[in-house]
Amino acid sequence: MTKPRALITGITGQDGSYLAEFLLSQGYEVVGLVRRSSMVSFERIAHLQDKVTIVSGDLLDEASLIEALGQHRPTEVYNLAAQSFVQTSFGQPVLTGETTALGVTRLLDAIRIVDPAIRFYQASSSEMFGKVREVPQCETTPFHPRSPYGVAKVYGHWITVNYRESYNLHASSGILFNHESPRRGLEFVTRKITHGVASIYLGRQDTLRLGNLDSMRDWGFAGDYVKAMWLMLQQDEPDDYVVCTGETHSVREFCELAFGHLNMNYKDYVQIDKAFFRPAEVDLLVGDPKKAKKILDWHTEVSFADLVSMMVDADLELLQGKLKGLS
Ligand code: NAP
Ligand code: F7E
Repeated sequence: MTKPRALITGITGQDGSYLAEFLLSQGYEVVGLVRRSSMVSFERIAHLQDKVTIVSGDLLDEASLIEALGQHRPTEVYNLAAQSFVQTSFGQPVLTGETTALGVTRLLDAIRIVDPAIRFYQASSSEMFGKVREVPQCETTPFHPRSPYGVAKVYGHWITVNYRESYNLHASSGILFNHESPRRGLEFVTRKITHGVASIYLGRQDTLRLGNLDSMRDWGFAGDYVKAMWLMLQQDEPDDYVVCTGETHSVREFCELAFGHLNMNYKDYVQIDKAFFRPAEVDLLVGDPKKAKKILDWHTEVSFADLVSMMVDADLELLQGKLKGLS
């Protein structure tokens, strides 16, 4: 029997690396679409480099997407590539729209042209709920995005639904709430905190500057969430699913646990810096995972407290390794 073949855009990102590992463990051939840069950014997939095939392409360039699909003929495509940092989307709204919104159309159109039988996953986001209309948020909750990133994701979501309805594509959209890991980018608040905690503990930093400590998020572990992406594409019918833990915690609570893990009090180190506040904020996100649990039989394995400890421990190990390298 021939192996199923998946193409992942954004394979060098947090989710791309976990999804590649997961699909390889399921017997897939994995092809990763990577954009050209003057420095390779393969840190998160360095351990997979002899197991995955890399193809050059960019969500800004439809011809490169058509070429990649035609050359590798995947059975499934996971669109994880995006300008994914909300704060940056306020400073670079047009680039965010080109990549995170129109990039989805380019990829869907490439699929329609090359092979409409390809199953497609779109990485939608809880940021689409923004100024929330109900608590908790589910698949039928209306969208009210609060950032250019959220607006772009709403476009990406609806163009996925539109291609499903117009061209009968097996296209599903996962509305994922925040998911984190030791591979999270350093600019996102969870990793900024755990890296800061490890750095302060080792005496390399005195304070940690943060923005709104009262923001609430539904945080899960990225390794759990990539399984939901795959499960969506194994269903007979394409559909949209909210993927979340159903719990919400504040940034302050994250700080308490992260500093507490190394017996420190966050109040002694955290300073509020207005530079990290946003022009418009999403204050309270918490999802309802009922549909994903029922239809996909999906559930989380890592708790909030274990996620925080895992990330602090990983950053401590990382920084200790770097210090050893210097000595
Ligand atoms: P991430 O770590 O920021 O990774 C983004 C990926 O997109 C990187 O591999 C990046 O490549 C790639 N990329 C950016 N612009 C591109 C372009 N023009 N063409 C091709 N590739 C491009 O994001 P993540 O946390 O893994 O998230 C994965 C997806 O899920 C994103 O779409 C994000 O918006 C969405 N999402 C994430 C969360 C979350 O909590 N993590 C929640 C909901 C939705 P480089 O390495 O070259 O920069
Ligand atoms: O912010 C507050 C900030 O940047 C979380 C992306 O993966 O999840 C992510 O977007 C909260 C916000 O993630 C700092 O104001 C306080 O309320 O970690 P974040 P995000 O904006 O929720 C969604 C679901 C996605 O789809 C996105 O791609 O934390 N906050 N102080 C801070 N945030 C940051 N970054 N830095 C601070 O110093």
